[in-house]
Amino acid sequence: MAKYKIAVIRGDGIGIEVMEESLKVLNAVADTYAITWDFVEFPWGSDYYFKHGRMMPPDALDILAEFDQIYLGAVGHPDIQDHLTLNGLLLPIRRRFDQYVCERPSVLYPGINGPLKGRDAWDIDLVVIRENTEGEYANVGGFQYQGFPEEIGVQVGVFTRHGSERVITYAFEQARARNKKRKVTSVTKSNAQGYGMIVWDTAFERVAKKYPDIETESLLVDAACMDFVRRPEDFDVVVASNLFGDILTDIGAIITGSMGLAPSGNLDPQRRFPSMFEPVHGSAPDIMGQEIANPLAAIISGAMMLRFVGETAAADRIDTAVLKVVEKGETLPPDLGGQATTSQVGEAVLSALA
Ligand code: GGG
Repeated sequence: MAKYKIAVIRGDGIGIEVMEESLKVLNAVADTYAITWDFVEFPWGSDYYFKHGRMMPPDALDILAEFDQIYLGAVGHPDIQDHLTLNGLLLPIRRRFDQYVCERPSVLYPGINGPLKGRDAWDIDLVVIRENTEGEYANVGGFQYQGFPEEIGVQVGVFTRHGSERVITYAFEQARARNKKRKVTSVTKSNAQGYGMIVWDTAFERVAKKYPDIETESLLVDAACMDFVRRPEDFDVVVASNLFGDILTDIGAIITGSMGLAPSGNLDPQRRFPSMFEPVHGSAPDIMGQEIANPLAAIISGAMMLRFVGETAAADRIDTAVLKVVEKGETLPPDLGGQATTSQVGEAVLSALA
């Protein structure tokens, strides 16, 4: 019997609703695969902020360090500036636990009518490996003359040889492990950002030499955005900086149907610290409380967590159940063209598991 101690942070908005369903799904596979879940819930996020003036307590990271993994819903509230919610919860967790890889697959499932005509199921099957602890989200910078007409904000992009090489290496390893197109595309804007992103580009060239069996491609981010729409079937593994990875994965999500299907793992591949699994989508306050949020991204993120801890059979079982629900098309949420409620979609996945 394997036992996993999981910190659950439902967070805000639809994060709370989708996590309800995904926890049911994780519980449903427990007995069959001899898994004991020790889920510990933390009520951190915007409600906590309204009461305490911060997104989580001062010792939150020390508390989380005791867990095997972290399972997150979403963060964000219309009455709190987004930089406070992100820098108060999501980004410090990624940095403290050196979750330097953010892995985000985009797959065109059967039954999904994506916005790109003429593509069949599985024609799009790519994964973005997003650098997750430095780059544009390193939180280095400051204000000068704040509140005055001369106000200056400096935001530094941090690109280290160590940080670039390790995430690029992970991307090449993924290309080998996936064994699909065996190709890695690196995305930067080094024609305009001629310092940090040159560190990235040269790291890419150095790492690529160790993987002669893997095809390589380098794109500027503007061209990459265009090509995600124009020729998505050509991509396999895409490795990008923190900001560019964040943007590209929203495009990847929408060309494969919806943000509601996009899972994400913030990984410490060396397994020194807990990794964190979350749907790519945010808290979506415009639809919260309406019972229409799609729980599938959170559910697939749960499957990613299972796969990461080595519970491959249980992960496959959940992925297959989600596929069945999507392919059947009878119980789809509004973002996928159906009318099912959040809990009905969760129930459909539970039935498909059985
Ligand atoms: N599911 C987590 C969440 O709330 N994501 C919203 C968001 O803005 N994330 C920014 C990021 O992934 O860096």
